[in-house]
Amino acid sequence: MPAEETLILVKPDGVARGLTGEILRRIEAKGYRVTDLRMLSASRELLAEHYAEHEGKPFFEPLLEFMSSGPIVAVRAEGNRVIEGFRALAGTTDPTTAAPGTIRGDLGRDWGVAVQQNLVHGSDSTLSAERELALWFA
Ligand code: RTP
Ligand code: MG
Repeated sequence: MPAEETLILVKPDGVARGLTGEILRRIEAKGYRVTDLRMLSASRELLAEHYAEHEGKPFFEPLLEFMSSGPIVAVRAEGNRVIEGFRALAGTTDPTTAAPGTIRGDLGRDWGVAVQQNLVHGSDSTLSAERELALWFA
């Protein structure tokens, strides 16, 4: 059976805070394999496509602005159940209440800004992973 793949993003806050290495370390320490990686400043078009499911929500514009605020590191990772596994490593969306031991719980906090700055993104299903990997590793 071919290993499952996911798209992970180190968001601009993670890159700016110098946490890229720590986040990659956690992915690899868990036993997932990084098979591709790139740093880029994402265009508005790419971000709008990536977050299409959130279009129309109050946090959509602040989210695109935040995701445009600096470089992002996009990671292709693989392993059995890596989609679910990375979401567990990342922790829940709100970094204030994300469980300690997770990336967001250990390293994230509320900065009192318009949108949750929570360090990472991970695809949430095999369908999203396929769609998002095609976008970020075109
Ligand atoms: P992601 O898609 O980035 O992996 O995060 P997620 O599944 O945990 O969260 P989702 O509901 O998909 O929301 C996408 C991103 O939008 C920002 N957000 N801020 N009320 C808020 O301030 C708020 N709600 C969502 C976060 O950056 C979240 O990760
Ligand atoms: Mg999401």
